[in-house]
Amino acid sequence: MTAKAKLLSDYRSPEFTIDQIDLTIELEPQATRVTSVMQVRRQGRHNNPLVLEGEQLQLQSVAIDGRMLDATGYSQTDTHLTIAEVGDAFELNIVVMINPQANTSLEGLYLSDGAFCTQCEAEGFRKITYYLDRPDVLARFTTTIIGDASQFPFMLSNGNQVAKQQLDDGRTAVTWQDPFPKPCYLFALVAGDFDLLEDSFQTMSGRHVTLQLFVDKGNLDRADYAMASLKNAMAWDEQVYGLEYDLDIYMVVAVDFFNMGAMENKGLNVFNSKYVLANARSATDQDFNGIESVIGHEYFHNWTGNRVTCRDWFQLSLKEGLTVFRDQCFSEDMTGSAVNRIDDVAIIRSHQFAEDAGPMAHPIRPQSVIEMNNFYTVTVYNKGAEVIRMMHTLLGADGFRRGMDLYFERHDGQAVTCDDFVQAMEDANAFDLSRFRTWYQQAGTPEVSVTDHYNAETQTYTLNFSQQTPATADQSDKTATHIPLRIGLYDDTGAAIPLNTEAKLTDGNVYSLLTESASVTFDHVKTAPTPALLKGFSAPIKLNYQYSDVQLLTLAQHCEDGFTRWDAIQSLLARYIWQIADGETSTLPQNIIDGVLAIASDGEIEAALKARLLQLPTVNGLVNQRQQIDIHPLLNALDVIREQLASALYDCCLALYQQLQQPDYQLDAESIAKRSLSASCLGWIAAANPPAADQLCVALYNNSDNMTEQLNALTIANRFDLASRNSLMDQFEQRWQDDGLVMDKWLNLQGCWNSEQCFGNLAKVEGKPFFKLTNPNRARSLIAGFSAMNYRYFHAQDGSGYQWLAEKIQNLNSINPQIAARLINPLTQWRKFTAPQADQMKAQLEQIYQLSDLSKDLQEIVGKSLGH
Ligand code: B3K
Ligand code: ZN
Repeated sequence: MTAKAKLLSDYRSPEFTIDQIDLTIELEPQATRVTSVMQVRRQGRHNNPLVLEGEQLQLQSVAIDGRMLDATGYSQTDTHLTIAEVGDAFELNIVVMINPQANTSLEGLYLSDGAFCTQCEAEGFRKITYYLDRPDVLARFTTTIIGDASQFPFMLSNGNQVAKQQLDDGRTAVTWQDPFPKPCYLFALVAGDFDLLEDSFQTMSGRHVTLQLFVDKGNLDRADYAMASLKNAMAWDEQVYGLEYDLDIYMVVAVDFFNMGAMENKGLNVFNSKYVLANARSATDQDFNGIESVIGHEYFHNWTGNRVTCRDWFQLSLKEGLTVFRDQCFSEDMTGSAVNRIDDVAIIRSHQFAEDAGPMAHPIRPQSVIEMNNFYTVTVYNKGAEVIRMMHTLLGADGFRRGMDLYFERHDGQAVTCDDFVQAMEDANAFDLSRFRTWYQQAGTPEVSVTDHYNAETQTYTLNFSQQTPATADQSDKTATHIPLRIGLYDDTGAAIPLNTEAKLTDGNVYSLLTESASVTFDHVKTAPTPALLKGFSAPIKLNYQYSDVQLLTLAQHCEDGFTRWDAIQSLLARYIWQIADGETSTLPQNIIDGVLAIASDGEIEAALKARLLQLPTVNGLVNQRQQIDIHPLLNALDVIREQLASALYDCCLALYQQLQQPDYQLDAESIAKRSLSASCLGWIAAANPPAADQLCVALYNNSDNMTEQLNALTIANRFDLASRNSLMDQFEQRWQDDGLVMDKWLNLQGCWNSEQCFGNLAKVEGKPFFKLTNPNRARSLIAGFSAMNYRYFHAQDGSGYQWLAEKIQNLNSINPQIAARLINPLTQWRKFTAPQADQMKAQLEQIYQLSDLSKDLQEIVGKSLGH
């Protein structure tokens, strides 16, 4: 059956609402009974029947105001229960049976390693019982969980525990009450045996909040960082936004089977254990960062998402874009480093630009959706965060805070739209955001082209801007949008030139480009300057300006903005990578090599930034710069540049590497930065001199006591296929084979092994006892490691890489449609590639599209990619 799209323009307010729901859930792995008692009210004047959503439920009984309905009183389909005759206000009682053990989709109620847990966002509650499963129906929930307390010592749900009793049959009943009305996507239940880390937080008004972190038995020594991050996040939200936590208890449960990072259920977050569990031995610096940001993210949702929620799922960016922006700012404040911004931009350029240019292009507020789970995208999340950041840039920190205050004053307790948010920002600041709203309506990456003119006589400098957004798969007509450009001008020595202009610049020299074209003239400019036009990546756009190599080197070496420095080097290197790929040249000019070397040896540049400045452009980032790609010449060109730079950087990197060794492991910003630069140096050493790097990798792996350095050694041995690669991989496997989370790192390396043996090796790895396709972390580590990072073999000339991925997708289609839909992404980009790759990729998609049990998730994505 072909699934139908829902449209934003078809939104209607609900015909009924539910004020209160009392749930009783009797846990049994294969036969859980769910009894719900709901207080339902008709909304508005109409005589329509009550239509509830429900999937994979076995209906036992329906009663209204205590009166059982017989089968003539209602009708059922695979997806709905319709009750024809209902009054204006009534009590509805429904009993259903469900089978959590058979639920491998990890949506609804399922089992994760023997523990019951739920995932309801976006539309999973309908797999638990019949309900009005939409975010604009807000009810008070009371939940009673009944189960065997010896098996499930912890039975948790949202809000506060209000009762616990032993039943006559030996089972235990625990009742939870959540005082805040909420949409059902925020419902959660967890039952299992865990170790518990407990702490508390005193809020700014003096209330004590109990903090509880539940982890798998034996993992308490990995829970401290998550707890510390939670307390930091609570304090940060009070300081920056004046927002205080609102319940007496905040619980976080870490589970091993989870589709995404985590879920912000009211008072009871459920987390992928990857974003909770960490200690120095088992987790990398990057893992610790991920924990801080995801713990922060879910906590921040308590206000941006839970207290004020979305009217409908098209408004997802209302809570996600805003909350990603908040977690990015939190991480920036915690690490106090400019490089967070560079890493955030790299995600936009490598992944979001690809989405904008591909078959699934959609605005941050989509207009048409078949499967909502397909829209938890880098566009809704990360571009959504960029859109919020632009408002912050335009209004300033104080203006943005005024807007947030007004937003909560107006909408606390409501389900609202993205327009409501922008309106609050606009009203609180009397700032015209009418053109800015285009960002919510239009997909695609705007391109701003800039030309300039310097007049030596009048000492004036003019910048001419024009903007254009290319057509996307979902929309052909585009209009001009509001683009904030943070500008700087520099003289030949790299010194900043003060900006004098009659044009209106907002705080921090931000120019608002509002029309298709516009010009700005600066006075008192004594020499022809080098412009920086998108400082801090002030807008998620592509900027075209014909920089000379020398101008880019000036910015790379002298600009005060870390992003601009990084961007300048990336542009320079990309320029020559393309020239080599196109056969126009074979080498990097000496002045660029010297420039990069000057950066590597500059003692003034802080280590974290230097590590970024020494990065090569990513393959994805490069692929997004052109319409169509012949992938193998591009990969070869990258290798040429890498080798050339490596031999120039070798001595410097070797010296730096030695200087950077630290006697003890510390988890502070400076030590992290040093480890990151030291890894970058080791990479350059390996590219120049594999035997030398091999020795260093073995020494690092053996002498180090922390996962960051050990994994750096392993990553480089694997990336450059060094002599010790296999033995190091074996050692790692021996040491960690019983630890799934750690083995994810190994699986990922196996996936991206740049070796002719990689296919035979993949088959071996799939047979390992710790590899399970049913576990999303395991599946993702190996499959995405190969298909999103192992370019040479994923794009193997005979198409075997595509075939391998297609086989995994076919298996995952029936196990876990959400994960299948995410992992298929590299194949859906087939139009980007030249023949024969494009045809081979397309052929695999066509086969998948023929599957008789193809999920809605894949139907939407594969269908769009094939143009159906
Ligand atoms: N809100 C959840 C995501 C739910 C995804 C459903 N497929 C996590 C987050 O963004 O915080
Ligand atoms: Zn979120």
